[in-house]
Formats: sequence, structure tokens, C-alpha cells
Amino acid sequence: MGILFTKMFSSLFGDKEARILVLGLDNAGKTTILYRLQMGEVVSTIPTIGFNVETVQYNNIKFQVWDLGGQTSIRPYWRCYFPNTQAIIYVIDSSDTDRLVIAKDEFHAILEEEELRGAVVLIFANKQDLPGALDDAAVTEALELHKIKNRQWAIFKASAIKGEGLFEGLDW
Ligand SMILES: Nc1nc2c(ncn2[C@@H]2O[C@H](COP(=O)(O)OP(=O)(O)O)[C@@H](O)[C@H]2O)c(=O)[nH]1
Ligand SMILES: [Mg+2]
Repeated sequence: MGILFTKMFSSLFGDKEARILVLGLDNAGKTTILYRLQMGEVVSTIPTIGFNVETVQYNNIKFQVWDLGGQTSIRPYWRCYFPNTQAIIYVIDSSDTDRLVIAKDEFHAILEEEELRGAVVLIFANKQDLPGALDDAAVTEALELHKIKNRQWAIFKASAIKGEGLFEGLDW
């Protein structure tokens, strides 16, 4: 991880407790990214309501990960994790073109959450190493990113497996 990254995050958030949510459909590469960043031990917990949340505490920042899509009954409980969220990292499997529409709908639903209003959004068009993966421009189109209003956002091509593009994105 190194000093640079530490400085980057401490200058961003100061001493305040902060949260970064890493979201996307299952199989997008979220857990892989978390391990790639090597920020510390990934702790997996299943709240009583029954969705799996992975957490890495890095200094004063909590990175928290869960899968979107699927069961609608548990969704209201996601909101427990929304307060103090400074950033959302949205991860896309760029080769999973069949599910891009679902990924888009889930993404825009998350952006509508009141408590996530102030959060900046970083999108990783992940799995660029796979043949047939859509590039960042095509993912931008598919996710209808031009519809985002009043929010800072950026998209980066990435390959979590190869460790490419992740730090460029986080740098932003
Ligand atoms: N080819 C390729 N496979 C990836 C990449 N990132 C993740 N994977 C694989 O995709 C599968 C799902 O990854 P995982 O991190 O568990 O996804 P999650 O459900 O979003 O947490 C695993 O088999 C990973 O090894 C990538 O950039 N390229
Ligand atoms: Mg996972």
C-alpha cells in the first residue's frame, strides 16, 4: 500500500471516520479488488438479516463491500451502511454484457439514496483482460453515466486480476 496511498487518504478525509462502499453485481470483482489493494485483513460478516458484508478498516476509513442485485427484501437494511459514505466504488464486469442492464438499474437506484447524495462515484470497468470486454466508453454508455447529475464521477478501465487501473482510479 505504501506511504503515498496513506497520505492520499489522510489528506482526503483528515482524522474523521469515513466510509467507502464498494458495490456491484456478484462476480464483478469487488472482493478481488479489496484483496489487491492490500489494505489489511478483510473481515466478512453476515448481519442477522442475511447479506454478506466484507470490511477492511484502513486507518480511519472503512471499505465495505456487498453484492447488489437479487433479493429485494433485504435492501432496506443496506441503509445502515450509508451514513458517512464519502465515496462509492462501483465495479462492473465489463465482459458480462448480459447483465449490464441490471448493473445499470442497480447503480442508478443506489445513486438515488438520500444518504449517499454527497458521495463521489468511481466506476471500475473491470475484467479488461477478458476478450469481449467492453471498454470504458461502452460501459459509460451502457450505464447511462451521462444521466448523473450534481455529483463527481469518473470511470477507469481495470483488471483486478492483473492489478491494472486500480491505483489510477483511486488516485482520482
Ligand atoms: N479475468 C478476470 N477475472 C477477474 C477479474 N476480477 C475478478 N475476477 C474473477 O471473477 C470472479 C469473481 O470475483 P470476485 O472478486 O469474487 O467478485 P465479487 O462477487 O464482485 O466479489 C473470480 O473468479 C475472480 O478471480 C479481472 O479483472 N479479470
Ligand atoms: Mg465478493
